[in-house]
Amino acid sequence: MSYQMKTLVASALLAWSAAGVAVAADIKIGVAEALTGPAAKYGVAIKNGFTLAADELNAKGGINGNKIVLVVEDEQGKKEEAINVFKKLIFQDKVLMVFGPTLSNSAFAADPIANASKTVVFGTSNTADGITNMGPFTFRNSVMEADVLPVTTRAAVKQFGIKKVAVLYGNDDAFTKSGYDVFKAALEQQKIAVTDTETYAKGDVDFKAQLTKIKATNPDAIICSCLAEEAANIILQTRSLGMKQPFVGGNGFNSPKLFEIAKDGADNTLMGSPWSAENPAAANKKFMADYKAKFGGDPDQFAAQAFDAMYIVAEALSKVKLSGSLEKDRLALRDALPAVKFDGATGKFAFRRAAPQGGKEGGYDAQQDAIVNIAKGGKFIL
Ligand code: PYR
Repeated sequence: MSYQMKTLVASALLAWSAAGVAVAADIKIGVAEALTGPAAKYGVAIKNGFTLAADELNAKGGINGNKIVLVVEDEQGKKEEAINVFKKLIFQDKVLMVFGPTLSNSAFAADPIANASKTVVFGTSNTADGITNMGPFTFRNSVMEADVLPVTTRAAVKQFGIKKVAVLYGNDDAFTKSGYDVFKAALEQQKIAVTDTETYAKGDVDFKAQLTKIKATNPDAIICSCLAEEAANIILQTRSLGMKQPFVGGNGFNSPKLFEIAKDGADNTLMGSPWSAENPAAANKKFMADYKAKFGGDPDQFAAQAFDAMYIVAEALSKVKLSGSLEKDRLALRDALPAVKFDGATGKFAFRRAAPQGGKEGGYDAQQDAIVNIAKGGKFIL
């Protein structure tokens, strides 16, 4: 269409709108996820989940007749890129809201930008403590480690009768550090002894020194607050040292990538999640079949949470009368979201208000129960 034609169409739409006739508009939603780099193991599945849901919603006529348009950016799993991408989406692209970023580590850097500009930021994979303390515009449907890990350690006692464990975690990532703090408190509370605590740094590939020390303390299990690739290599190297202990992990373990590297070395790993491939609910079966048909592979928890998150936002938006003022519409979405209740691929979901901290208003966490999965034959089962 020529520039003149576009101007004509735009003025005609404005005239109709001024006359009070509803005019369909695109709803621009920012997607800031790690599509390259190590966190792409999660980020690509997340992007697919959003795409599947947005395509479904658009095929049914969009939201009150308005089409969802995803503006997708790669934040590479890096803090600086997450900041850049958030700025672009919020100030340049003028999206209504932003989904992402993939890692809690990046969320701590980028979410303040969304809160300062009164724009909803919705994390579907951020599970560290403190994410929603960044402000009242931060939402997440990813269940926080503080809710999941104590359930997982209790299941480990029941499943394996563990009495003493070794702990290994990444000490330079917000998610793995937060997971460690939660594990430590849960172990103390559940009176499980810690034989040794070891750390590593992002990008490490050789964990033999730490694992040799752990081996000498003969724990009943290894607690690992790690992202998927490091977790998989740690498991592999544990087995090569002749150690047979089961692993207990957090949200970072929730990826098929774990098994691509560790294979059946990962057998008996315990991990908690609201989502399971085995959940027979119709909403989950349909999601899994549609995902496979569209992307040619099975979904994981990260895809399921993104898929549900898009529907949660759509539900909120269905109650909002868009005004055309970005500032007002961003606020209206923020005000409509907390009341949404949803029953999707990850089961029944509601938001829970985060307590204010240091006089600062909190955002909204996920209120959802975790189910503990066990790894058998290259996948997590119930
Ligand atoms: C996080 O960074 O919060 C994850 O759960 C992976």
